[in-house]
Amino acid sequence: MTEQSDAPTTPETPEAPHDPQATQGLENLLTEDRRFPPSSEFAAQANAGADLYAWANADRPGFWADQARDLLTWSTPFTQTLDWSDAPFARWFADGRLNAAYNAVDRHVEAGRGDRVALHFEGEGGDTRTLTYADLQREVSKAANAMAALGVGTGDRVAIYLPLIPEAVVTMLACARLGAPHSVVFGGFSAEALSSRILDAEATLVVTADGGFRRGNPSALKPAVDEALAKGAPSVRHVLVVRRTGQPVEWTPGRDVWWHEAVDVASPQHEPVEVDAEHPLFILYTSGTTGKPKGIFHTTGGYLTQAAYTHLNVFDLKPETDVYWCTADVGWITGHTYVVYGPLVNGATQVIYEGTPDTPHRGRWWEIVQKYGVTILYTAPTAIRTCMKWGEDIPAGFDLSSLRVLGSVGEPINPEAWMWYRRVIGADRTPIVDTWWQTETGAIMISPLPGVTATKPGSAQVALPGIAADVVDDDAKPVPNGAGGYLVVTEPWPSMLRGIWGDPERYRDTYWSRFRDLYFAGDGAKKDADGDIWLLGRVDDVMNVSGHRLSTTEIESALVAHPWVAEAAVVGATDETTGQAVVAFVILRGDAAEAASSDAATVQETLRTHVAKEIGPIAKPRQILVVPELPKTRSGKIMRRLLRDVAEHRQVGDATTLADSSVMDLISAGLARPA
Ligand code: 6R9
Repeated sequence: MTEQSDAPTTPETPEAPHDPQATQGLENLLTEDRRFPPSSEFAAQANAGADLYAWANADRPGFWADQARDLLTWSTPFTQTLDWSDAPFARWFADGRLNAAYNAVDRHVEAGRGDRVALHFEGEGGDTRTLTYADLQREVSKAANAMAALGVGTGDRVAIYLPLIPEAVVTMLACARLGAPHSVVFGGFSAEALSSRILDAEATLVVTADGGFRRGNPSALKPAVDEALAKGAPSVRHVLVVRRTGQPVEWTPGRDVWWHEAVDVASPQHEPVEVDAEHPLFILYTSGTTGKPKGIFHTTGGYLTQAAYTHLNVFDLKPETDVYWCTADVGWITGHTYVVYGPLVNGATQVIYEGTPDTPHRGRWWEIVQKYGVTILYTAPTAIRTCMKWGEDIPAGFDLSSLRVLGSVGEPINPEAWMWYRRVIGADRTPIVDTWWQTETGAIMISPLPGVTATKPGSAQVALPGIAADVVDDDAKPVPNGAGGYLVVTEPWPSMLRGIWGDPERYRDTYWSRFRDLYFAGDGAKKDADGDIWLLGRVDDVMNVSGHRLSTTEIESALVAHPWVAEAAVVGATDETTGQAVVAFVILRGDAAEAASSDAATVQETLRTHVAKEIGPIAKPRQILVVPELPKTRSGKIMRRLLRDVAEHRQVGDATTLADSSVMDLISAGLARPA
């Protein structure tokens, strides 16, 4: 299946559900009345206080200009802040010049902080490497020299297809040093996905590895590069290959070059290339929820400003003392902004871990937190729910007392998981920041501030100082408190996407045509009585059952609140009578699964009744299917369109962006068995 083939079922701009103010089925999220204000000790030491909102509100562009000057080092200072005259194409700090790698690495060394650890790398097999900022400067400079020797110049695109090893960070920064935009392709993606991304960006160099370690075994990467290039990639001149696993690789002489032969011998001196603030820093393709992948591109000055600002204030980073860990892979935007650019520009010390949370045992993450004394942890709800499924005695076996801020990203976090995260991982003490943002927004947009906001389990709450977001109805009018609609951003922001690579029209159509002058995020949202924002999932995940608007998130949240259910995914399947019908896929908790497996009918009926009780009879799933796994992208998002294919008895569409592509076979096989 090609990525194009499933386009008709997944429209680019999803058809908006009518009546966005219908509140049917959304009430139970909004009856959440638990509040967790920051402790006075935390508030007293926090980087951001309530005054930050006032400062930003007084003069939004001026506020961002101050942030850009305070947080970055400019080789040529800017005099212009925002140019919005060619909206929706923004230019921020356009006459300023800088280099991203210099800001992330060199300036810390020049300021005498070269000995500070930048990366604590933990390999899946237990091998470790520690890189200080001085080490990073050497490695990045060598890589930049080696890449330049392979013909990479300023403006050329470089595709990166690596496991989460230090070379991935080094390569991204080496690209930034040369002013060569990188396009990171997640290592779990197929040769086909890689090929389409290389072609679209016309990359001249591909950086890869023989393989990486996953679940205790070497998992090859180089063959996918060979396969992708065999499909034809006229722009690619060289493939630079890191030796990670030692597994045998096919070799194309003249094209393929070993990292250790090219980089290790290169000079550690390299002058960073000064670029314009609006010079493209990277392209990142969004996961395949649409036809042709969208190459979202970001530029340098505005992106780095908001990356650094959000990282400093949302996580309350203290670069001298914190040990920060974001569990994301660099193959998605969270890894770009909150593993590479945000933390390094801020001079943080961080952990990166190559493997899966359950290798070699289910306490691996907590062992890492204990070992490095991690103070700030940033992860995804899907991971939290997985840990819930494994049981709280596992984290209880480790010392997690170093933790002081917990973050969540990637999808709405159900109150159940939020409470578990706070109680079990955060000892009922740490603030939780639920951060809403997108590949397109480049950095966090909506989130509590940990020293200011009284948090509410399940809500991302408020736009950050400097950001203007709202929830509007079909006519682009802000909805009153208590009502739902579409999330929009109403003012340009520094780290906004500058477009879709090579396709300005698609950029306009996708984000700026639904509501003129407002950025359409594609998410449904609701304001509660206090005006706080609750994300309700993608608009295309909103179902319409007999004219009632139901959120997938809402029903999933109800299912997961039942003691038998570990994880749930809900889709709207076409239904003759009701338009759409609710179909739920659930993973049962270990103990419940055993007891219930003998009686599928009881499971179905119990859970259907439970949803009806929690939300209302209209939300009662037509069908509940017990499955062993759910199809997820590497960023943890459930690929509901694949489940919709199953629910509607279609052949399953393109699954190339799944973290584990065998999951759909497992589900189909499980469903084929008689209950
Ligand atoms: C950073 C990232 C973006 C989509 C976004 C929304 C969902 C992300 C969320 C959230 C509710 C949160 N999303 N964070 N929904 N609460 N805290 O995930 O980027 O991969 O581009 O996905 O993810 O639906 O529109 P990306």
